[in-house]
Amino acid sequence: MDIREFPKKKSALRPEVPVLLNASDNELKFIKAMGIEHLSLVLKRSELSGDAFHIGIKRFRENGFIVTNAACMELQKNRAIHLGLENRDDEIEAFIDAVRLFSSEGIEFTSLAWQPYGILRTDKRIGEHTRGQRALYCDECEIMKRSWREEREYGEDEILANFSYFAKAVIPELERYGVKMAIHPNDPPIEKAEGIASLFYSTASFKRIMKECNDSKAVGMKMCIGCYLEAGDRYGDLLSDIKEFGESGRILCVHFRNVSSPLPVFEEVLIEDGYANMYTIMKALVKSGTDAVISIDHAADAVEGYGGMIGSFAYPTGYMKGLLSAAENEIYG
Ligand SMILES: [Mn+2]
Repeated sequence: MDIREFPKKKSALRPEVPVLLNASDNELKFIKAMGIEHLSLVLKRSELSGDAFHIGIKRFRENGFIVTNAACMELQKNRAIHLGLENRDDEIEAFIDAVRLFSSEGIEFTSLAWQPYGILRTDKRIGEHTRGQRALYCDECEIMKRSWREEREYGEDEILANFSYFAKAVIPELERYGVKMAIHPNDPPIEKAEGIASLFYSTASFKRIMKECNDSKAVGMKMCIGCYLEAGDRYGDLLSDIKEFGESGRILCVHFRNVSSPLPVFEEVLIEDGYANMYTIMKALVKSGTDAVISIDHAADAVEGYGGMIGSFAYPTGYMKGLLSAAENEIYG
């Protein structure tokens, strides 16, 4: 064995971190020093108009970064669009305007998560497996006991019809502007919560979504490993999905996250502390040949004075990059 020997080939996977448009110069310096070149841009609605967006992208570019994807929270998790409310056409128009804006800067994809109230968790707490830090905790029994969020229930057929309505308007625009859309599962992936049916909570439901999209090449999966692990066998077969969707180019983004156990109760933990062997998962991703971006999904609370959100992302991102190098070494070495 020669210590000067590096793997023969790098995988196409692209590690990245999330940033806000107003990330400080020091934050960008810190990200660059982590060996990260790709950014996932999280935008406020107010940043979609005016010059701020273009100025921000230019600044990222001048600092040597590639913004691979961008999304606005209010548009990707949008109550009017998801529930089919009166003003949904205006919101869909705003979504399309954002697609056009992203296209003008060559951004590869935007995101969608069909859950009007965002991810559902029971608590953020210091758990049994969180090494003294506050992290997200989920108890399915507690969530299932919750009352309706809206005045009435929204069933699966209605939610799917609302998605179809959105897809019919948006997909031709995505295709025209050359921007893709990565869909994230409902988190946690359970069929219904708080009186609202989920759209995407399993491999089968993803295939149903793709059918609604006529298998458009503009639509893909945000493969949240965390969601797969939360739902366990109920979700599908993670390794065969990585192979199938990775080989077919359907995975646009990977959320690399581990949990302490499958539902009904889990804690979000460090990559090395969860129930899944994340090295096995990384090797499957590399073998699939996917060129997805890959990032740490959530991190435990930052420690005061130690770099805020990006500080708490640094260690798990480094660990993830280490697993990626090890996988490349084992597979291509
Ligand atoms: Mn995720």
